[in-house]
Amino acid sequence: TKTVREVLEEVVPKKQLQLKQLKTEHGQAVLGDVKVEHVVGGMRGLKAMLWEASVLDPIEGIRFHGLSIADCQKVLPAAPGGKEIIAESMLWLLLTGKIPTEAETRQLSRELAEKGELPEYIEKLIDSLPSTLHPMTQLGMGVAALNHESKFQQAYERGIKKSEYWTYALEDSLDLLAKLPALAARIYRNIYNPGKPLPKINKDLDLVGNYVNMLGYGDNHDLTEYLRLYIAIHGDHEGGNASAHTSHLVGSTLADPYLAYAAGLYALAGPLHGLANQEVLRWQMNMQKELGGNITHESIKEFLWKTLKSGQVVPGYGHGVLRNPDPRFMALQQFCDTRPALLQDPIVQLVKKTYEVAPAVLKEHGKTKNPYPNVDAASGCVLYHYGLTQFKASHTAYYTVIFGVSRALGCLTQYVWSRALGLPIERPKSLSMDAIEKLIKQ
Ligand code: FCX
Repeated sequence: TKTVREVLEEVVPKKQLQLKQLKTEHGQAVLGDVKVEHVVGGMRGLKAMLWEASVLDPIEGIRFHGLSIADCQKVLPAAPGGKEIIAESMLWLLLTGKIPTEAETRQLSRELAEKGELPEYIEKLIDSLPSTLHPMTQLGMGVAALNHESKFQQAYERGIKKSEYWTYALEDSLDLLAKLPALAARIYRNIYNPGKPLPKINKDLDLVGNYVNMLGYGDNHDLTEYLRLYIAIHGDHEGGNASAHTSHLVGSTLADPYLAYAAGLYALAGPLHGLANQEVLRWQMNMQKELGGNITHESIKEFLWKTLKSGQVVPGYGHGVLRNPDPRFMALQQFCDTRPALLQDPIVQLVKKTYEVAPAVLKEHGKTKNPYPNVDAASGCVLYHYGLTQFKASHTAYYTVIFGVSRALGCLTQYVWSRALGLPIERPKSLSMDAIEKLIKQ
């Protein structure tokens, strides 16, 4: 049984060589044109970033080191007594490109559990915040303040060699991942169940098992399994999305992993990104209320048109890259299909029925490049079913925090790789409109 460090020690030199060859042999190869529409259009489709752990195909969806979600479900170890992918086996795959054995997965779970308790000053910091402060603001503050512990930063100040950066980056990344559940659960406890005792971390449980336990739902096996799957498949979605790109940019300044990920969290907190699953739930509940007992495909269709005609987007549909139903949406739907209680839940049923109607309506509407559901179309309704109902008022909206626990898997993986590959500080060239016009005339 190897540790994740030992596997990385083997993989890093190979990837360093691959990059060296790419630079020397193909440094001038062209990957695409930069058009004005890229510069003024949010860089959509511009191939301009290196990101190792996953690549998003518009049709097939996400692949983690070449593996689809269905592949991962077959090969990645689950928790004892569980069936779903867990954060540790996904993290191992993202970091190393290899599939961990059961024993390696357990060993990583134990290491994270042993590092999982929060330092006292973080507990005090979080407890001192008003319960009306947005949970994502609190999460970002806690993550940033944990950089008091940063081994990377301490080593940098001592003056280590560039080739050693990644080893300290890895230690910080594992420390931070280990502490995220206790931090996220403390925020939940303080806002929704003030005064309720928080359980200690169980050294025999996986990361998400402990998270669910600290949230207060440890006896709900189905919710635990759902969150294992949820957190594994939200972990990485290539590099250009706002949270991943932000943490990558901040990390490129050699700010430590805590600061880099805190920055990424604040990008995740925006309504066009990580907040969309709450929007979906709110919209589907409004639909349910308005349509009452008589929900048919026809009445859903009318509701969809009403949303579109009022100038709003249909939440949970469309995507910047995807042009097919999101395989993460499909995986969450499959989870529902195997559980009768979920199949009977009115909101889960409504999400399914909406999916049967919405793509045709969005095609007819003709605006969105992708009329299919993204992951957010399905994720919130299952949380709601299991009792995690805190999504309504903005200051009590918790769902994005769960996303924030998950996305650390991908962002921190890339942080380690960016340091291992010695990637430089990001510094794209910007242009004013006058400068663009001048260039076009030349
Ligand atoms: N309903 C109605 N109109 C939509 C739409 C939808 N679901 N999705 C896109 N459109 C519209 C756009 O608003 C745009 O209109 P405009 O020309 O008047 O500005 C036009 O279609 C073309 O947009 P498109 O290129 O297809 O999409 P973008 O890459 O610009 O935007 C998002 C992608 C995801 C932001 C967009 O589809 C959207 O707003 N969807 C609803 C919100 C959502 O589900 N977000 C979650 C995304 C994701 F999963 C995540 O990051 O977490």
